[in-house]
Amino acid sequence: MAQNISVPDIGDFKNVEVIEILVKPGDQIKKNDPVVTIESDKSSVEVPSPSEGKIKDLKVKIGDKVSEGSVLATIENSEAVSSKQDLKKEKPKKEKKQETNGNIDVDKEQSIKQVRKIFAEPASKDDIDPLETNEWIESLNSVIENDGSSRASYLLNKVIDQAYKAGLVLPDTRTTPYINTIPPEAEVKSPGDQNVEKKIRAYIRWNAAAMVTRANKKNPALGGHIGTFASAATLYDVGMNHFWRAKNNKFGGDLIYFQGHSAPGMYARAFLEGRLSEKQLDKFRQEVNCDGLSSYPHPWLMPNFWQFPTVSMGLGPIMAIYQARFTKYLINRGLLKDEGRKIWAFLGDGEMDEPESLGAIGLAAREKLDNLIFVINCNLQRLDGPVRGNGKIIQELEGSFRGSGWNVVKVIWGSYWDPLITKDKSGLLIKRMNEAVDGEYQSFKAKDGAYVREKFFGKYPELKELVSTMTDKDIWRLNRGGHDPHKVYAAYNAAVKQKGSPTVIIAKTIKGYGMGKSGESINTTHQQKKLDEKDLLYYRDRFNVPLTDKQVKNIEYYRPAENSEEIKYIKNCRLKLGGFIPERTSFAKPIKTPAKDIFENFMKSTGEKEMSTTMVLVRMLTSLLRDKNVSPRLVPIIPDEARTFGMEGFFQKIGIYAHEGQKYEPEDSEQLSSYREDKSGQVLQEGITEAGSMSSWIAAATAYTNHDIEMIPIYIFYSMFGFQRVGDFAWAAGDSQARGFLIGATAGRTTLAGEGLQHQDGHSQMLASMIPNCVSYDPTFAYEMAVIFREGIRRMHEKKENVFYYITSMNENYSHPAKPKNVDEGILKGMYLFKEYNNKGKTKVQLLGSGTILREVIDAAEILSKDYGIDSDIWSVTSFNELRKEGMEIQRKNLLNPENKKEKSYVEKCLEKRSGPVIATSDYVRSFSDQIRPYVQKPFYSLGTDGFGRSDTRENLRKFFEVDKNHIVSYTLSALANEQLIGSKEAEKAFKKYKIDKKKIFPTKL
Ligand SMILES: Cc1ncc(C[n+]2csc(CCOP(=O)(O)OP(=O)(O)O)c2C)c(N)n1
Ligand SMILES: [Mg+2]
Repeated sequence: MAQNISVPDIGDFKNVEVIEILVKPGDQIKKNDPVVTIESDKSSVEVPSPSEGKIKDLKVKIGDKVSEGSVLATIENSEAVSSKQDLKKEKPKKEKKQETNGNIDVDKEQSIKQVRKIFAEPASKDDIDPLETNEWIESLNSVIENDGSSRASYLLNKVIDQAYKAGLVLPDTRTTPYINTIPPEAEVKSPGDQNVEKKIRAYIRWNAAAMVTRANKKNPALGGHIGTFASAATLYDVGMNHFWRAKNNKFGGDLIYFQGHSAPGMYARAFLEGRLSEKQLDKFRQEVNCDGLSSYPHPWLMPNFWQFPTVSMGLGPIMAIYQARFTKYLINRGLLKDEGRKIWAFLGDGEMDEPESLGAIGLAAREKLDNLIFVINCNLQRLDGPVRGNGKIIQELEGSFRGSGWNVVKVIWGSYWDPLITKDKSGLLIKRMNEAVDGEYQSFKAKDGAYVREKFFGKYPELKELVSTMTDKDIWRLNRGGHDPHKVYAAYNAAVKQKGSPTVIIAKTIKGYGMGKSGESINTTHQQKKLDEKDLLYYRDRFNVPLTDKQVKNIEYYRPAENSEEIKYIKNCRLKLGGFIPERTSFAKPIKTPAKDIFENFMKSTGEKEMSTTMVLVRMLTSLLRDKNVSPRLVPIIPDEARTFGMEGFFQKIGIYAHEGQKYEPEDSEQLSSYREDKSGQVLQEGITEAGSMSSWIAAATAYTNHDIEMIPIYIFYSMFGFQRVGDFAWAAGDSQARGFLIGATAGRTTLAGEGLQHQDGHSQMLASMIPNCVSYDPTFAYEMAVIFREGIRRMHEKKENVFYYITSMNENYSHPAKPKNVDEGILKGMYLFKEYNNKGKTKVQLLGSGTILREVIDAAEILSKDYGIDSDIWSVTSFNELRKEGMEIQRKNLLNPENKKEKSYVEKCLEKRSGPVIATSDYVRSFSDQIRPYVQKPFYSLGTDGFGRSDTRENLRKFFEVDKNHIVSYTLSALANEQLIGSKEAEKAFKKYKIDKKKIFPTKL
């Protein structure tokens, strides 16, 4: 039977326009297939069919206005459900009442007598009744022994609940005692051969230090670091020998974010593995011939080696979190096999001060990222000195991570401490460990065993007694957890098995471990970039590197014979783990560029209809979601601004990614654009975090290498909160060879009118221009946007060019003309002739405009022609940045080849045969358009929006910044007078006519 398809609840909107009809009579369609697209003045949304069937009649045509209940079409089907009913979401099933996991049933539980609530005093520090204390402890011990740890924890939880009810002040349990989380009895033992591993580690340490020293002997300006890797060598070795699985044709590979300053260690290992030669090591930090080793992990510079740029502190941790999240996203969307891959991030304890380092740890726990492992190398020092001289960085970090819901594994003490901890029945050893601050711990390792005996153990006679049979050397050998391969292995083993939450391993180490008096645990360790002869001999002896004194003096590298036990071992370890790490490859299949007809609508005039370029873009994305090849690969990323950009239609259409699905019925569930969260949702709705959104974007934009799947991320943001806020991430994106779109929506200093100084962007294009592989555009019209966007997909995702796109879009509504003929090339190169006035006027001028301001230029040209008899050529400049790049390259080529015929830049080619001075205007600072000045062989004047923004109407703002049509007209006349092409009187008259206040102060000073 026939059924109406009508407009469902569309919120407050009425009389919205039908802009697309996606079906025709006779079409067989499925439930939820889109029938028409309707568009308000802000957003467009598809109306889905409520049921399956054959379209009988269409009741609307393009341009019709519809409201809730308007009939759009009729459909013949067997189901007879109204659209409205059908759109209602299924009510989420009621959660099953949680069963109590103890033996007490709920009623009984409630019958426990509640203690009277009291005003509690702080916990007492004294034991006023040791007998009673003992009874409590004995009871707990007996439960642990008889009923197990889980029951004991249950009882403690109950007691704690009861204590809260009584209002007691409970002890702060964010931190645990300053000892290892995993007790020795629970440690899983490493299967490795410790003797061989020790030797391998020594060689890696040596070669890393030798490489840095050799480079700096050549030229001290080269720099480098020895101390960071020296402290982290064991942390890396255990991972490399036993845990990190490489990518190969059977497995996707674990992803490791190496701490930037430990790069020398990775090169040194690759040398032993036979992946790097001595010659290459000798090119550490000497990269200009493109065959050197980069100072830090930089995929741009070593594209077959490094995967993640990490050295700008804080970017690594947050990018790793969002990488782990994006991996789960791909799995939950069915695009990636779940192979249990892990993301590991190695971080410095000083680095944890960066807001980005801790800024997303809550998200990691919320998203249950059990594929994520942080390893924080707590060598207690940063660059200048101690990280927390007066405190304890390990405890501080434990509190933050535990508080956020992470699995925290502390690796503080090495095995030599185990018997001491067992032997100490007084509890004083742990008390002393707890009370010593990091400044002391650093000093202990900068001094010697006698000092530690005196200052650490000496504080309590019982502790002094505890170590009385130990020599100073024995005391000195008491090692730290991060240098003990057994402890590190046990921690890693626990981390990879963790389910339901991310893990952080907080390992205590010594900065400059093994560097002796010249660099171990001293405040200047970080800057140490060479070891002198004495230090080198000490280092060799300290780690038993089999080199003669002469070889040490020559700072020779050490690599045992290919058939040695060590080389066989190291290679075999990697063979078992599937290959080498780090290694960067990509086997992603390209995405076919969408057919031209998808963009066809945008090439036509919109007639009377006004829309913004942001709306154009959103409409284009909606169309792209109908392209089978492209649709699943699109990753729209929005930091809580979907409604600002008219993207709320995406919520229903493709869903918001939520790893737990949607556990609630959304408030707006009956509406067409209701808030739909879904386990396989496509939109990444990040909430208010630009750093997080950008990290998500980078993960998606590099999925082609990290997951071998080409994705098309589109991160749409408030343009002012883009490059300016997260510029360092954009730089890292360039380094990572990210491919995807960044959309600076609500751009333009005067276009985003009311929001004022903090919101109005008049410079993001300049910031974008600084990133070498960022291709940026500031288009005005729908067809320009469409041509640019399609080419972006072609270049990045079909041709796999390592560039990313930055496009500014605006929120000003206006009508868009049809695409003129033969302009595609110009649009992409950066400028094309939009219109010419050839009325044989007095003289001619070249008017250049970009973004929304092009429209002011177009109006100005009309006035100039009509009122002043001045002809003009109007150029739409889609990208001053791209023009500049090409101009620079051509100019350089010409300078390099003075004897050759001069090549012309594209700008020059466009303008050379045109007459009159150039007036270039944009909604950006003048330096944006000034960029092409060197390639224009004509007088050049630029108008722009230099200065702080402010709230007002668009009209007033354009007047204030002097980029409205009246200012363009007046300044053009004045420029023509300046060039003696017309008399100055005309300009003066215009200033008067348009009431331009010549006394107004320059906007940068206002
Ligand atoms: C964003 C940023 N700010 C500053 C630096 C300069 N810097 C390099 S290393 C370093 C100290 C790092 O200390 P930590 O994180 O503890 O590393 P480790 O002790 O392991 O070397 C600083 C401040 C940087 N690389 N990045
Ligand atoms: Mg440190």
